[in-house]
Amino acid sequence: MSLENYNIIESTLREGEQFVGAQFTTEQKIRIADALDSFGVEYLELTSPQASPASLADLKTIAGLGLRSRVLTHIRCHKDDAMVALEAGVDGVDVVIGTSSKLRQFSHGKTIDEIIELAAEVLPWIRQQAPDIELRFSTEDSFRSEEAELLRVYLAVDKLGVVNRLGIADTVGIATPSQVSRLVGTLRRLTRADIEFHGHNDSGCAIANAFAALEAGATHIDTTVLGIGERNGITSLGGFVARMTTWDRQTTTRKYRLDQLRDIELLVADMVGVDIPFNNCVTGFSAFTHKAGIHAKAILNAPETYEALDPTDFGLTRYISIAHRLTGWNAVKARADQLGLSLTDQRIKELTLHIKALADERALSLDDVDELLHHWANGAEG
Ligand code: HCA
Ligand code: CU
Repeated sequence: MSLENYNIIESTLREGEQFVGAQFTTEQKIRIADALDSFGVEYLELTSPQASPASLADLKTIAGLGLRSRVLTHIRCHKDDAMVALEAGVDGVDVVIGTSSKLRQFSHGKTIDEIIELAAEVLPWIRQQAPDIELRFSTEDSFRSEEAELLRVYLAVDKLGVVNRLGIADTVGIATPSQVSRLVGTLRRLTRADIEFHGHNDSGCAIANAFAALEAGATHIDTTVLGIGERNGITSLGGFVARMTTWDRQTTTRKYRLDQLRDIELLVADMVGVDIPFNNCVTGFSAFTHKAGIHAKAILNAPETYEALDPTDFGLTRYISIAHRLTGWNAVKARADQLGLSLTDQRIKELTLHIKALADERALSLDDVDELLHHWANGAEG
């Protein structure tokens, strides 16, 4: 069920602001919020209003824009934080507290019993202040927390009957898909709340872990544009929607304006001073470029042979690279057709051999090949 009804909690304006290159102005935050709203994400998560005076002002501004995306903020398990967040007019608050032994020792210094007591004091209080708000409770560093202790916390919180969602966080990016699946499955069986997954990408599993969470029954996935966040970030919005599109194209293309993805990535990349990585899902510069002749032949006949995603779903086009030694005559013929040149199959095959021999000697460009095509179409050879 979740695999169709999942929600994206887009955290570029919270986790993404924790990326080393991010320093968003109010105007930039509004542009990001507008773009993500238009893309169709269900939620935007913003930095805690306690972070700085501008963070509070910007939260109020964005909560007041009247977007379709619901506006959340991210706070510590404190009444003071919650009070300020509620006054800002948000649709929901994401409460977090660390449960790993490291966080308990080096961060807030609380025992598991004290965490449970604090949650039992703060969460019902928030619910009382704001009966209609979406309230989430999450543990930080869930996967390096002792499982029995972690479950004790979640069960106690669920029993309070005041939270809509329980969150799990792979704070240092070490969880595997099967670990995520197990923990989400356990929470699904033992609690009534929706389940959110927030996964860092330190060891490259963030997208796979988000998908594993959904398969096991999670309902909400945290993403950021290009995956920006602390260190090397979290599940990227683009990678996640790519994963979901290969799984269920109809649902994903219905839920989100996938053709806006590239512009959103360019917008944020520019603001934080990075390029779109060459091997980025969907928008990396070679994501829909086909090279080997044997691939090109099949692609020309039926693109899905070598494409899990259709570039046109994302407003993009495929490209067949032909100026190299791995080229094939079908691709060269397709280029001749594109250029409106008429050459027999036999001539195209001979020209292809010529291109391969030339490419063995030096790097060729598409212009070189186009020139050869024109030359050969006019009757010359070589
Ligand atoms: C943080 C930590 C966090 C919280 C995630 C969550 C993490 O920067 O506050 O609230 O779900 O990765 O644990 O981003
Ligand atoms: Cu995080």
